[in-house]
Amino acid sequence: MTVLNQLKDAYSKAANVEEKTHALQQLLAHCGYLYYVKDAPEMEDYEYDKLYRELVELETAHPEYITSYSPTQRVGAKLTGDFPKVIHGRPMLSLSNVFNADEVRAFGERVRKELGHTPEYVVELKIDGLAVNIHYENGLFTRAVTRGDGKVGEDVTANVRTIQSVPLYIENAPPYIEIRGEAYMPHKEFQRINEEREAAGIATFVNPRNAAAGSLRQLDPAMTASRNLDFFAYAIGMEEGANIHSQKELLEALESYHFHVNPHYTLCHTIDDVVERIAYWDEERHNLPYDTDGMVIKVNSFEDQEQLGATVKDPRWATAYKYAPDEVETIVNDITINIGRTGVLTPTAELEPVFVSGTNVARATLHNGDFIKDKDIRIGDHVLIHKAAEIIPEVIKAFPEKRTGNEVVFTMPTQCPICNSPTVRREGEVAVRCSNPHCPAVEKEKIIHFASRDAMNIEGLGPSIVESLIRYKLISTVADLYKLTEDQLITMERMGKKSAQNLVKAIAESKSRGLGRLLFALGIRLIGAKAGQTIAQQFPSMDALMNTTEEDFTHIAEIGPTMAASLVQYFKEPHHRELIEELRALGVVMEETIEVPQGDELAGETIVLTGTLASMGRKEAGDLLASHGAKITGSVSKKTTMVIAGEEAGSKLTKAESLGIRIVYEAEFLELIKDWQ
Ligand code: 1X8
Repeated sequence: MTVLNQLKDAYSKAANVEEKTHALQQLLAHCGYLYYVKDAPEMEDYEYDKLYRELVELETAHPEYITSYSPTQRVGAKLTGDFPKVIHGRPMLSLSNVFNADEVRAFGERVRKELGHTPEYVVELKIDGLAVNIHYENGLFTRAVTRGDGKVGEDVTANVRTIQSVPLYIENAPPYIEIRGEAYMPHKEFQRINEEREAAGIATFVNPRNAAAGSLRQLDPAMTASRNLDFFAYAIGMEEGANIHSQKELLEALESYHFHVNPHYTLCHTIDDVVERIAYWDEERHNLPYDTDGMVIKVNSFEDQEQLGATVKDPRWATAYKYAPDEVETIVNDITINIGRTGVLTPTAELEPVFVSGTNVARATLHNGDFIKDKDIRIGDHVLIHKAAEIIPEVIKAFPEKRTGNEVVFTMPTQCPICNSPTVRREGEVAVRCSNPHCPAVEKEKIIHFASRDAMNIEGLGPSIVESLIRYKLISTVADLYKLTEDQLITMERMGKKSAQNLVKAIAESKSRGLGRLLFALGIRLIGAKAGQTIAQQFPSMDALMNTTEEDFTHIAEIGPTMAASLVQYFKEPHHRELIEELRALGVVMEETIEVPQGDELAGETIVLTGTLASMGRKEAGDLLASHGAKITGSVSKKTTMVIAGEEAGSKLTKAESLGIRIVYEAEFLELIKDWQ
C-alpha cells in the first residue's frame, strides 16, 4: 500500500474530531510533498482541494487542533518592523573559487597530499539563489535565517515557511538539526512575475537571484507565498544525533526528510571524473529550469573533511567551480516600442544578431525609459548582452568608449506610436503608458490574451487571425468575438468556409469555460491563471465577485492584499462592468462549473487517444475518460496503460504496440463507455 493510501486509511478510520484533523494534516502534508518535492502528485487537484477545505472547516470549528505543521499554517500574519538578527551557531562559510580544469586538479592534488590518499568527491550544482539555514527542533520547523555575512543572518522564518517544498515537520529527525540550502526562484516564476511587474509599471527584477532575495525580505508572508520560491537542501549546520558520515549520506538523509534535493549530484572517484562532470554541466546547465553559476566540489567523507578543516573564511575540503558568464558584444541598430495589453510602452533593442547561450539573439528588452537612461544605452552603441534566466536577452551595459559620435540618444515617446494619444507616466511607476483605454494596440493584445490557451482557449484564434479580424474591422473588443458570423469571416482573405465554421464553433464553445478562466482572460492586473481558478473556487459567480471587498478577498490564503486591491479596482471601473455585462448578454458563462468526477472506474489508467473516432471528438472522449478517473496524456511512454485508437492512428499506435500496451479500438471503447453517457 502506498504511503498516501495508508494516510487516507488513517483519515477514514479516525475515531474523533481531533484524530480526524491530525490525520488530514498529515495526509495533505504528504500530498504537498508528492506535488512540490517529488513532482509526482498522486491525487487529483479536485480531491486535494476538497480535503483542504475540509481541513479548514475542522480547524475553524476547533482551533485547539491547529498544529504549527498543518498545511493551512504556511502563510502567517504580516510582520511589523525589521527582520531580527540571528547569530549562526555554526558559521555559514563561503567557498573558495576555481575557474578552470587546472585549478580543479590543483585543488585535488592539495587535498590528496594532505590526506595521504585519494578521496571520493561529491560534485553538485551550485544554485544561484540565497543560502538559508532552517532550524528543526524535535522535527518541527522553528526558525529560518539567511546567510547574511556568514556569522549573523536575518530571521526570515515567516517567509521561508511559505516555500511549499520546505517541510514544516520532519519525521524520524534527530532531536535538533539545522538544514542548509539555497532558496531560489525558478525561471518560470521569474518570467511570470516580471511580466506582471512590467504590466503594473513596476521595475522588473534583473535576475532570479535578486527576485528571490526581494521575495524573502517581504514583510507580508502572503507576498512571499505568491512568489513561489523553491529550496534545494544540501548541507546541515548544528545538529544533535544526526549520525551521518559523508556528503552522499547527508544528501540521502535530506531526501528521506522529504527535502527537495537537487538530483544532479555525482559521486566521483577521481579528479578526472570531477573535471568531466564540470565540462558536462557547462553546456547542460542551460537546459535547467533555474539558474546555476557553477559546481560545488566536496570531499565526500566527513572524516576526511574534518582532517582537512577550514580557514576562517572557507572549508578546505570544498571549492566552487565558477563558469564564465555567457556575455556577448553586439550593436544596437535601433530601439523600437512594443505596446502590451495593459497599455505599457516597452522599448526593445533591435540588435545586430549574435549567438548567445545556444540561440541567435536579435532583440533584447530594455524594460523602460529609466533603464535606458541609467545605462546610457544609445542607438548605434556597442553593448554587452546575456540571457537572464537562460532565455530573456538583456543588455548588461554599453561601451561608451567605442562611440563614434553618430549614436542617437533615445527618449520615450510622448505620443502613442499606434493611436497618437498622449502617453502618461503615473507617480511612483517607471512605466510609460498610452492614455487611451481603447488604443487599438492594447485591444489587440487583450484579445490575443483572451483567446490564449490558459484563458478562454479558443482554438484557431492566434495572433495573426486576431490581427486580420481587426484589420477587416470585424472586431475591436473581446465581446465582438461572440458576434462574429461565418458570412463575415469568409469575406477575409485565405478564410474558407470550413475554417470559418470551425472558428465560429470554437468561439461559441469558449463561452462555457467557466469563471476561473474568464477572470484570467479579462486580464485583471496580477490575476494569473492559477489565481483565477483559486478565486472562482471561493466565489463561484461573477455577481458575488463584483461586490466583494478587499478584506473578503484576502481571506483566501493565496490572495495577498495587492491582488485583492487589484480585483476591487478592476470591478470599480464602469467600462469593465459594461464589458462583463456585454459578455453575459452574449452568453458567456459567469459561474464556475466545478467539475465533479462521475466515477473512478479508470483510476490508475494513463490513456493516450490517437486517430479519429467516428462516435465523438477526441477532446470529448478524453473529458469523458478523465471524468471516470483516467489520466489523459498526449504521448505514449512506458507509463501509458491504454491507447484508444481511432481511424488512421499513426506512430503512437505503432509505439504502443512495440511497448506491449493495451490497445482499445473504437468498438471496444464504445463498450467501455456505454453506461456513462
Ligand atoms: C553554496 C552553494 C552550495 C551548493 C549549491 N548551491 C550553492 N549556492 C551545494 O553544496 N550543492 S554550497 C555553498 C556554500 O557552502 N557556500
